[in-house]
Amino acid sequence: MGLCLFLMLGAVSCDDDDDDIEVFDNNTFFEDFSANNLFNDWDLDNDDLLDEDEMTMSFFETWDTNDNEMLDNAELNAIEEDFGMSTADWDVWDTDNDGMIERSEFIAGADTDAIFDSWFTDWDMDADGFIEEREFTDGVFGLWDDDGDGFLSEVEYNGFFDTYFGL
Ligand SMILES: [Ca+2]
Ligand SMILES: [Ca+2]
Ligand SMILES: [Ca+2]
Ligand SMILES: [Ca+2]
Repeated sequence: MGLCLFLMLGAVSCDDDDDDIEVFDNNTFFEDFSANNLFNDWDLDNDDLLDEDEMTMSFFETWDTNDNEMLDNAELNAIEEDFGMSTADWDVWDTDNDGMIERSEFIAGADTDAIFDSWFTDWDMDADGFIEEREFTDGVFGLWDDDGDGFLSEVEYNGFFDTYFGL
């Protein structure tokens, strides 16, 4: 019995034998992301799932990289580049014309942009109508992985992670 358990544990840890090879894939991202508990902050009703409203707000908080409760030009340009948010007409979203997208403008604007619906549907792999943490990280990773080979370089990965999900 003891030996069996030992062998089982041994077999499990064998999977981590290549820890010394730096690979920046969706597993790395999931591990790094889940370590910082952001998902729990966004999951307002604490059901370990994001519904559509929670997911929309998660993007506002992710993209507001200087945490000043508004998206400015630099932040908007960055997300066009980093998240492919090229469909949004920010001037239309900016209903008070102050050049910034505030939280309320973001919620209203996101409602009119099909990209959020399409992400929500595409990322919901088990089609339960909610985004689990792993579905979220795999979805975001897919946006970053331009050539679709499943990997990011160390520079790309660290740049994205530190900018959007670093603490
Ligand atoms: Ca939730
Ligand atoms: Ca900001
Ligand atoms: Ca505004
Ligand atoms: Ca799901």
